Amino acid sequence: MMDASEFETLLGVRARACEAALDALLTATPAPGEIARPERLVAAMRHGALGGGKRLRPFLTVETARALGLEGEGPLLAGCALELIHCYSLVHDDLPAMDDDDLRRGRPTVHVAYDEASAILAGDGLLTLAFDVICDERVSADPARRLAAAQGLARAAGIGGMAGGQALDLAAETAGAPLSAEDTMQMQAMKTGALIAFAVDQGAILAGASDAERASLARYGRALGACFQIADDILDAESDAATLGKRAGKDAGRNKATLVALLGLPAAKARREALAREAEAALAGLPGRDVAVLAAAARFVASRRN
Ligand code: GRG
Repeated sequence: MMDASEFETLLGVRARACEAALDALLTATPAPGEIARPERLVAAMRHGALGGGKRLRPFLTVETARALGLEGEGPLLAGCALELIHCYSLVHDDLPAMDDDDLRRGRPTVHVAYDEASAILAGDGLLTLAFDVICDERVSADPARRLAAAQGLARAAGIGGMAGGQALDLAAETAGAPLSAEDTMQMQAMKTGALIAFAVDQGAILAGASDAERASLARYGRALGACFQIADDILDAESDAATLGKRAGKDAGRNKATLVALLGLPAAKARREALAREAEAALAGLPGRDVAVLAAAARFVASRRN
């Protein structure tokens, strides 16, 4: 079993590798077929994507692939594609038309450091770059695996995944009646859960997992995503901006649909623990694989402080 401090050390090691890979991708040098990369746009994209973040999603891709016997730069690069989507979603979510935040990862948000149009374009640039990266031959020598990863990425991020979940969340804010617990769980499974579940699934895709392994990992990823979101809602209710690197207490202030509001804190915490246990239990479906890091990731997600 991997303890919490070993896990956090490994998370830090992987985060640094991810940061270096993202840094190399976000350059001012045009790629073949491009005309030029405007300096201010590149700078705004770098502000949104570099210098912070746990890099949990790339970590999950890399560690799922490793558990299935695949090492090397492919999973890291695929994880970076997913991280670029995650960073775009944060840049756009922070805009005045959405969550209207001025602080992210302990720094001013992109529209504050630059301007609103630049933040919209930086998000567009990050989203688009993600699909350039996932198509890169270095992701996998097998084009079928690259294609499956690209389609999975689109579906996790798009109308039936993150963007759709964000739309449901925003609609609920302005609707007269609050969402039910069931609708809240579906909205969250789309808004946050889809990218986390896909982080795991793309590791399985790239490593050529069997159908049975992929199904167990899908159960793990879904429980992990739900656990992550409820932990985020509990942190919003209980923590402070200095610890989080973003504003706290925002959900209660704007009647956000969260399970903390619906169930109350003690029941929300019990659900967080149950989801972490469910994620760990799903790993029993991978006999003969070293799943210690993935199990530790489930415990980390339930106990994280930022
Ligand atoms: C704008 C299409 C679009 C979608 C936005 C993900 C999202 C949808 C909004 C973010 C709002 C939010 C705070 C959601 C809670 C879960 C979450 C994504 C938290 C931030 O993720 P972490 O903790 O962040 O992995 P770091 O900074 O570590 O990368």
